[in-house]
Amino acid sequence: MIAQDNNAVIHREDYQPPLYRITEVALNVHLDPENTEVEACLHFQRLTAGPESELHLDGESLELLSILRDGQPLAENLFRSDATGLTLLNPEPEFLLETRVKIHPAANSTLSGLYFAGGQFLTQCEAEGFRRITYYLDRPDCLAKFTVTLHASRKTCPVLLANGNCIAQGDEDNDWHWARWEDPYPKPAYLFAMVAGDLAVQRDVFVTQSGRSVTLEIYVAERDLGACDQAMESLKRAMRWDEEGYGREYDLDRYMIVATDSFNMGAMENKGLNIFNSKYVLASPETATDTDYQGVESVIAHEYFHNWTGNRVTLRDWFQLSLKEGLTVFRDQEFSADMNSRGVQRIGDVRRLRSAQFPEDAGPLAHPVRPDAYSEINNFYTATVYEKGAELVRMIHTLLGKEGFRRGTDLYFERHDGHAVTIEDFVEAMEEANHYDLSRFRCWYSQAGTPQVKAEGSYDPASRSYTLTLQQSTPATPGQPNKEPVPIPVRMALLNTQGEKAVLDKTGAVEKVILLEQASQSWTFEGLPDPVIPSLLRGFSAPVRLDIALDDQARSFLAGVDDDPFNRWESAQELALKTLLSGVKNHQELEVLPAALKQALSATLKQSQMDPAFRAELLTLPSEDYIGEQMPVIAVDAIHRARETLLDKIGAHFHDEWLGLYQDLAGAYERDGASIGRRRLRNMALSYLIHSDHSRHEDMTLHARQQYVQADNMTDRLAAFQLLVQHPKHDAEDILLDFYQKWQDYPLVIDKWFAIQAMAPRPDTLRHVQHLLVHPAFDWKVPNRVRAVLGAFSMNPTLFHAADGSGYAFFAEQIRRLDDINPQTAARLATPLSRWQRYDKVRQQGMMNALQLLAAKAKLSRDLAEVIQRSYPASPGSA
Ligand code: B3K
Ligand code: ZN
Repeated sequence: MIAQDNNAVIHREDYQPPLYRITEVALNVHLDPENTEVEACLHFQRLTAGPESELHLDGESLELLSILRDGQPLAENLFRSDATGLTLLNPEPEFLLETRVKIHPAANSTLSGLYFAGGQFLTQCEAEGFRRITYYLDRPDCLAKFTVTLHASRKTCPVLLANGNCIAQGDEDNDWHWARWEDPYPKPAYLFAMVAGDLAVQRDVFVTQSGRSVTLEIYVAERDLGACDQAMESLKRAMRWDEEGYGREYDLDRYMIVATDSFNMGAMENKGLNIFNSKYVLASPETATDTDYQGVESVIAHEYFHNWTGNRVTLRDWFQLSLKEGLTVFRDQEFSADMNSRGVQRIGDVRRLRSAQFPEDAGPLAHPVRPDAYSEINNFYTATVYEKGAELVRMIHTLLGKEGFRRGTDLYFERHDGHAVTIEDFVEAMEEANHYDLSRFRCWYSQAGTPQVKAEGSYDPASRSYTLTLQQSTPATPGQPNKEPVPIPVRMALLNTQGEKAVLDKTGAVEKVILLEQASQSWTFEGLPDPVIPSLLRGFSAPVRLDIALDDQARSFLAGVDDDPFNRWESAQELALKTLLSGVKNHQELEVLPAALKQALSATLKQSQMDPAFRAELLTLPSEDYIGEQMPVIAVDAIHRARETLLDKIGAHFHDEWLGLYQDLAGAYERDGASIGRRRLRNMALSYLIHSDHSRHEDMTLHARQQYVQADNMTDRLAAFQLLVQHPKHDAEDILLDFYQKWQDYPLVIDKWFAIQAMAPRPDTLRHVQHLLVHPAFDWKVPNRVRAVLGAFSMNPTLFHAADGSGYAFFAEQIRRLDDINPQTAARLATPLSRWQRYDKVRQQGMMNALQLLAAKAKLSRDLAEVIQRSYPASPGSA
């Protein structure tokens, strides 16, 4: 049952500035896996007058050993301690507080605070982990200078790291040693980090634009030293990019990255000492796919960019989370677009937005980019705060232009460096630097839900003009029944029958950004000699659902000629989507491939000059999830069947083309963009070849078997492995065994082995997944492994959503178990259950039963309690 106090809701409107500031922090940490002692010396200064006569310091799971004020033991009637921290009664305006606490890193399976995993001591303090290390004002607007002295056994922990610069080190008795680190930049506690362990290091140097040398260090296990090049090269590229694009230079002499297998998220931007999930550091051709390489590049860049957007300029409170996350995601997306193909990058970004954020925004967990209330802040590291937040920054960029945006960020950094600020401060800097009014734009930050834009256009031959009407509306979301119109920048062009862009106005522009501000608005474009077809929302210029009635012919035309890569892809997707949706309704419809779709695919298959990665995007069918999103009730099984059938049809119809591509695109492994695209397209050809089996009675899996055996890189090997393991009829036991034996010492590769099995659309998958949970390599304490099985299973449309409820029941049992070990990960994994309204009555019942089972759990964490409560407000436990 959900305990009342555990469930307390924090409101944005209740923000109060801190009573005291902490000017300096000195920590002395004696690291022992079972019992670590933390001595903290904090210098407090009162900031605001006022009547308050108590000062509350946050603290969680701490055992208080001693407490001194200004060097004297603090009398028992001058403080109080409970499960939430320590309260000082009648504190002086200025004082020094010294506390000594005991904590237990090895027993800390939450991976928040200080924990001991894989033989290393690590910390994770965002959002509120520092309070699990010592008593503190654990809030982002409390910035202090930290000095940290680590003590540990020299044998087990030869490396001792913390934020900033190492200023002294030495030996101690019993073969221990110590190191003292000082961070010259005042920072909030969430950016604190320390690491101790037996780590090898790869070093490099970066010379900044002003000529300072920065030592770059990546700390990994000895045997992974050969797999750090992608991370190191990406880091250097990111550092240069931030100098060139934003004028931002790195500010310390050292930049350290530590990789661990035990991490709740992707990575963490601690000042000068990033801690990373090894998934986003390690990459070698034999163990990492091209997608993994790109993941390393973007996460390394993301965490580096936080040094300015997040660390130098930080958050006033957690409601402002998107101030750093939305802006930093936008920056990392742009970085990746500059390093790779811009069009393909944008397609990937939008695909992620649509598959994660749109459903979130349409369900019970919907919240504004700047939320108004939370009970557990860790539940708000969401696709809305990150991905939709990035789209809002992108729209500001679109409205102000590249130079205007840069003027805005320059002012933002100049004004707020060293401060804890709000989203409002960012928007104001953008406005003031450009004399541009963003008053109405602010609604995007406070209003949840995905706006729907309906477009209608008509060409009038008599006046040689085209009139476009756009209408917007946003569906209600929890707590927000009525919605305002938001300003929506719509980048557009009009294409004539030759596929050329028509001139839109007197300046001769052929592409424009029009701003839809009202519920409905019209635009007329004149001087058009011929009929035109609109290309709207080019580059996906706003995070909305666009509804435009274009016939198949127009879509097929745009899929062939639109010079905006995103829209060209979108037209191809829409064609396929339409076929799929009619196939879901009536399977007979898929007997023959519709002409427009066939023509679009055939045209793409012939474009041998086109970037192969983009070509592969054009040939990819919408995912089952995306198809489901377009339906009032998600017809799980019919969607799966329709999509498989369409894949079979396309495979069979173009069998010779797929075979040709498969043969022509073979080549030695290289890491450049062209080779990556080539592998992507070739593996797609292989997948279609296997789908062509059904009609040809030839066993195309032989190609996959051969590729699996002969591949000299993980991209090709894994693609073949996945096709074989997930094939509904193929027996791949031997391949499963072989793969496991080859890679059992590589946790990141074994995660793939688990995930591919858990995602297989095979009737025996649930039973199989139950076995995976008792496999010797399964570990409840390692989030990557848990996600590889349970996270992957929850993304298996037909098995997770099995009509008999078996998938839900199994899943809820496991989440229940995980909640006692790692509540943050449990809560995050549970979110697919929130989508119950989207399914038929029988499945709804199954999902609600699962939520009820969770709600009834004893010792339910605040994390999971909040997700259940919001997903299913009527659940018995959440009253
Ligand atoms: N800021 C971290 C996320 C912390 C999540 C805390 N539950 C990673 C990032 O966005 O860069
Ligand atoms: Zn981030």
